[in-house]
Amino acid sequence: MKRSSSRPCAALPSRIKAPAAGLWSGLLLIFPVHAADLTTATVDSGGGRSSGGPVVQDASVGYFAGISPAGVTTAKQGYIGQLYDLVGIAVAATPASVDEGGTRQLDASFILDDATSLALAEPEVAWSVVSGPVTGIDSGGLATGGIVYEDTPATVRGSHLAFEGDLDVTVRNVDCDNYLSYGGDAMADEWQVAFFGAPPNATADPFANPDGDQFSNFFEFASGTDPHSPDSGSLMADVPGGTFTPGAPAIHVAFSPLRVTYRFVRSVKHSVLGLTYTPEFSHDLSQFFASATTPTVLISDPGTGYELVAVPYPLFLPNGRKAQFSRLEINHD
Ligand SMILES: [Ca+2]
Ligand SMILES: [Ca+2]
Ligand SMILES: [Ca+2]
Repeated sequence: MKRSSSRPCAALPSRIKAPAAGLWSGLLLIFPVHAADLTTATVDSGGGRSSGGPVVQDASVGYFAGISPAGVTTAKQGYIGQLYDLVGIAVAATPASVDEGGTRQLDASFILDDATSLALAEPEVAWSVVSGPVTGIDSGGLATGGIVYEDTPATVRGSHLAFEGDLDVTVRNVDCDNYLSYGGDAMADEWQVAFFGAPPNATADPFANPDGDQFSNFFEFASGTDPHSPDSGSLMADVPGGTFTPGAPAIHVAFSPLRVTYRFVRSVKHSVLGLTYTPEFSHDLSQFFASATTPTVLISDPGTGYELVAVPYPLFLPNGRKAQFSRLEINHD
C-alpha cells in the first residue's frame, strides 16, 4: 500500500518576518536593484546641494549619499528642509515713536520656535490701538499720533491668525502749545495741565489770576511762579552752584569789582512760544529805557523748563539820570 504522506508547509520562523511590501518599495526608490552600481556623491561641505551626471544630491552633512546613476534621480536625506512652529508676532517700528500729528510705519513678523522670524505683509495684519494717543493705524500699518501736551506712551497691536504682538511707542510732543483749548495761548500746555488739569478750564486762561496776586497766569507761566500761590516772592539763586527758585526779578550786587545785574527767570521755550523778555529801567517811573543787552544764561534747568538769566543793571540811564526803578516786560509775538 502506497502510503502517502503530506507534510504541511513549514511556517517561517517567527523571528524571520517578511518586510512589508510598502517598506521594500520605499527602499527601492533609494536603493535600486543594482546595488553594486551605486555611486556615492560628494556631500557638499555645508550640507547643500551637489550634483554630477544624472545625480542631484540634497543631503545634510553626515547622511548617506549613495544614489542610482541611472536616470536623473534626486535623493533627499536628513534635514534638508526645516519645519517650524509659529509662537507669536513681533511688532516693530524704527524708531519706536511717532510725532503728534505725524505717522510712523509699523512692521510685523512671525516669531518662530527656532528663534528666527518670518516677515508678515502689513495687509495680513489686523492693527489696533491698545492704549494711548495713537488715533489710528491704517491697513498698511501706518500709525498716526494724536495731539498731546507731553511725550506720552501708547501701545499698538498687530494680530494674525491666533497670534498677536504689542509694541510700546512714544507719542512725541513736538508742539508745546497746541493741546485742545490750551493751544495757541503762548503758555506751555504741559504747565497748564500740571496746574489746572485737563482742558477745558477757564481758570487756566492767560488773563486769569486765580490766586489774586498782581500777576496773570501768563506772567506766572513766563516767570515760572505758582499760579495758585499769591506769595511767590523774589527769585532765589545760588550762582555759581546751579540752583534757583523762580520768583519776581531781583537785583544782584557783587563786589570786587562792583557789578550790578538784573536777574530774572524765563521759560526755556520762550523762542518757540514767541515770548520776549525786556528789562526796562527808569528814574521817575514815567520814562523807561529798555535794556539793549542780550541776557546771559546763568543757570538752565530744562527739567523744570526754566532758566535764570541776567543783564547788567545800568547805574545811569541814557538821559543821564540814575536808574532807580526797574520792571520786566514780557510780550507774546
Ligand atoms: Ca503738543
Ligand atoms: Ca497753551
Ligand atoms: Ca496770579
